Amino acid sequence: MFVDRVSIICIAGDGGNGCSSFRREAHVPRGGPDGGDGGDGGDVIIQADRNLGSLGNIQGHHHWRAERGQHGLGSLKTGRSGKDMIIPVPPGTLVKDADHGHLLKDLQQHGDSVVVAKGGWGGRGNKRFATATNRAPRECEAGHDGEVRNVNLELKLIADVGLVGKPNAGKSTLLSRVSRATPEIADYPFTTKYPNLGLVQVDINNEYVLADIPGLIEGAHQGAGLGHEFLKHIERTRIIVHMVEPSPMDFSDPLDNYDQIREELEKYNPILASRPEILVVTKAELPDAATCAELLRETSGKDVHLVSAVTGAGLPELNRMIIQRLAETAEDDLAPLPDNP
Ligand SMILES: Nc1nc2c(ncn2[C@@H]2O[C@H](COP(=O)(O)OP(=O)(O)OP(=O)(O)O)[C@@H](O)[C@H]2O)c(=O)[nH]1
Ligand SMILES: [Mg+2]
Repeated sequence: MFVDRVSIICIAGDGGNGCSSFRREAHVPRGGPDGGDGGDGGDVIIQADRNLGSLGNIQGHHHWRAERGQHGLGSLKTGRSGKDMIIPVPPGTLVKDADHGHLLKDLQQHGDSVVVAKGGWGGRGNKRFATATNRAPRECEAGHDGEVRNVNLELKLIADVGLVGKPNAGKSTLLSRVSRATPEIADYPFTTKYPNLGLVQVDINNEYVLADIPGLIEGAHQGAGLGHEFLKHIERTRIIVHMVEPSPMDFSDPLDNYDQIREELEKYNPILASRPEILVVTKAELPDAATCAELLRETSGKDVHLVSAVTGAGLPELNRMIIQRLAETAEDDLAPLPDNP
C-alpha cells in the first residue's frame, strides 16, 4: 500500500547505571573502588533505503525503541551499549519534529540518515569518583534517560520528470510504455490512486526517473479529486510533462483542460508552475489529435508534441527532448519549495 505520511514516537535507550563496588580478593587488603560505568543507550536513527517506495512498512508501528545500556559491574566492567534502532524509509522522506514542526532532515539519497532520539549516557561507576582525599567513594551515578521525540515522516518522491494531466489523459499508459513500471490502466477517470515511479533508460548514457500521479481536476489545489494529495510528489521534479487528451470522454475542450491544469499548478505553488514544461498531445493516432495539437500550439505559444503510447509514435523524440531539457536544467539550482499547508 502507498503511504506518504506517518507519525511515530521514537524512544532512545536509557543509559545503564554506574556500579558501586570494591575489590575483594585474598591477599589484597582494602582493594579500592572498582565499580564500572553503565553502557550508553542506543539511538533511534532514520535512514533512507532505496529499496523502499513508500512509508507503508512503518504504518501501524507507532513506537520505535532502541535498546537500553546495560548496568556497570564490579571489577571495572563497563555495561554493554544498547543497540541503535534504525528505521528504514524511502529516499525523499522529510523527517520533522512533530511537536515543534521544524524539519530535522530531508533524506534524499540512499544511506542518508538522521539521529532523531539520542540514547542516554551510561552513569559513572564509583571508581570514577575516587580522588586523592577520598580513595574509597561509594558514590555512583544513575544512567541518563534516552531522548523521546514525536516525529512526523512525510514522503515527497524524488523523480526527474513529473507527468500531469486530466484523468484518463494516458499518463499511466505512457509510463508503462517507456519504463518497466506496471501502473494500472483503464478507460475511466481516476484509475491511478497513488503515484508510480519508473526508470526510463533512453540509451546507455541517459536515464531518468518518471513519476505518474493521479489525474488532476479543477479545484485540485483545494483538495478536489485525488490530485492535491499527490501534487507534492511532483514538487521535486525538474521538468513537467503536461499531457492533453485530444478528445476527452466528457466532451470537454482540450484547450480549457490545459488552462485548468496550468491554473491548478499555479494555485498550488507558483514555483511548480514555473518549472520547464513539455506540452504533449496524447493518443496521436486518433483523428482529432493533429488539429488539437495545432490549436494548442497557437493558443499557448509553446511547442506541442504529438505522441501515441499505443503506436509508439513520437516517444523516442519525447525522450530525447526530456534528456535535453534535463541537461539544460542540471546546472540550475533547484531552490527547495516552501512547504505547502
Ligand atoms: N487510442 C489511444 N488510447 C490510449 C493511448 N494512451 C492511453 N490510451 C487509453 O486511454 C485510457 C486511459 O489511460 P490511462 O493511462 O489509464 O490514463 P491516466 O492519465 O493514467 O488516467 P488516470 O490514472 O485516471 O488519471 C486507457 O483506456 C488507455 O488504453 C493512446 O496513445 N492512444
Ligand atoms: Mg493513471
